[in-house]
Amino acid sequence: MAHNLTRRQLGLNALRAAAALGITRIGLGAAAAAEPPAAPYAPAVVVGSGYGSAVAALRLGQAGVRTVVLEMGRLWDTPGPDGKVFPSTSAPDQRSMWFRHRTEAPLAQFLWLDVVNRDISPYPGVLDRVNHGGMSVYVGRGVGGGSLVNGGMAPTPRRSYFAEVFPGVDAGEMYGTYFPRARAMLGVNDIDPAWFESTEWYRFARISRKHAQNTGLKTTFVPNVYDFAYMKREAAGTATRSALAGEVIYGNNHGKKSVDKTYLAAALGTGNVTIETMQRVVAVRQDPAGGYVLTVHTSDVTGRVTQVRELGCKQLFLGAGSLGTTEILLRARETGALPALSEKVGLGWGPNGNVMTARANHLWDTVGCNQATMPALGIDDWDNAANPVFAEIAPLPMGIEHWISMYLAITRNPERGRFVYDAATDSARLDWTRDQNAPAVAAARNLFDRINRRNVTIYRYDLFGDNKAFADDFTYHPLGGCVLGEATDAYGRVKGYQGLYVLDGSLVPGSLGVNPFVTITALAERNMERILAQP
Ligand code: FAE
Repeated sequence: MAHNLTRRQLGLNALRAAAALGITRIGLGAAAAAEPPAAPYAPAVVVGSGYGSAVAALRLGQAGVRTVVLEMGRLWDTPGPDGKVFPSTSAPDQRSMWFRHRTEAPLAQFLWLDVVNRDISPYPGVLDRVNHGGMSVYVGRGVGGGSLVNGGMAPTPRRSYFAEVFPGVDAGEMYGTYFPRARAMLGVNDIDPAWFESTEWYRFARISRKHAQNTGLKTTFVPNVYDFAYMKREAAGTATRSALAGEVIYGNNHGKKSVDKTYLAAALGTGNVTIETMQRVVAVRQDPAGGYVLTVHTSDVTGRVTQVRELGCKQLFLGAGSLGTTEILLRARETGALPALSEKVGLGWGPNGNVMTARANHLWDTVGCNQATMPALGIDDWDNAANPVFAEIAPLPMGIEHWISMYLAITRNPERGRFVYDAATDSARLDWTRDQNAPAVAAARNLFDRINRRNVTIYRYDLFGDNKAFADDFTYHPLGGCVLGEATDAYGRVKGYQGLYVLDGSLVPGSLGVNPFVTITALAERNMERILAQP
């Protein structure tokens, strides 16, 4: 354990040193900074640096395999002009979003007014919203991927639903070994219930719980990777505020255990792993001599491609997320670079049944001016066979009393989308129409109509644009595209090709019933163990 901590500390030091020097190659010691550009070959290359990639990097590094991680975003460890790494949610700037002229926050309005979004200058910011017509997908960009911008909620799926979603995976092994391993490495922790009951920062959640309980519904605490002990110190005024200062979707300056602080720091600590930033993998082909050759674009902060290079590898681990990984493989299949890829690549995509909604409370049911940004409680009606919903009670920290209860509902929407390769733009287009989210809206409406009826409350129509009570046009949980056991074998080994693996959210067939990163991490742990033993 002491050995591990020291190794992780070494990795963290490497990340800090790299940030201070403003370099794009991060490895152990000063040597990495001074090294010439990467050799055109590495035994293993990992694409992306989110959850799946971070697991791959650590386990490869520990196995002694020299590994290069390529991430299209930047390293988030250098303070900006305001002295902070990430901008505040209330005053977003160029760091907030990936090459935008204006922020695109999930909550577009307040009282129908466009008071939320701000003009910004284009820059490789931390949050991206990838717009695909009927569905927009929020993703994180930078070393750590989605872990930099997410709400940290870390539930483990209900075992029966996991077994239904992944009939080919041994649930006993997952729940006995890999979920506990992932939770421990990610730093999952629970809120102190006594503190939850007493603190003003979770009054908003207690009010929603009261209304759920009035309706005969169950609530449950949701674990998180935000350090709740740190949050208590924020509340006591002894630590710099982050979750209690409105920080979340544009990054947390403190308190959150994003994977750059856990898995990736430990991976760098092995001494075998190097992370390269602002590197976008645009193509992959087979090397006639064995292995793969990647085409990689290096960009500067204006988005200009400053270098196009090729990098060879024996083993290629794709962790670019549901959108990124699927696009890389679909493009490879459709352009003939990897023609033996399965017809299943591109299929089985879903938004995890995500729908957001909000209710207006009575004047006496105040939700409080002070709200922690990390959700800690959910309404668990998943056992309702006719209408399963897991609805997280989301904060809306505006620093004023607004009497709003917000929710992210995860529903069981059977609809699936598919990615289609568009040769004109050389990109993967998501084929998903707005009406495909109707089952998710119907499920959420069923639950919240009951809550509203019982508590004599109404929906808010001013928050999501177009006078709608349900936000059905975006997701935080893109899942699928290279489904486990379909486009890959039962362990993420891509069908048709040796030494090519998928390790991220694209393995999950569109629905999970809870927030996905613990499952993505645990599956990656399981798959990496097998891949290292039987490549
Ligand atoms: P991901 O974390 O998306 O990482 C992919 C990485 O690959 C990114 O860093 C990309 O920049 C990079 N990349 C993509 N394409 C390329 C390329 N061609 N070349 C090089 N690099 C590339 O993948 N989940 C939860 O479980 N709990 C939550 O509370 C939660 N809240 C969320 C809130 C927000 C605002 C968002 C956006 C997401 C949230 N999620 C949450 C979802 C979660 O972050 C997501 O499922 C995982 O991050 C997906 O992990 P992957 O490993 O699939």
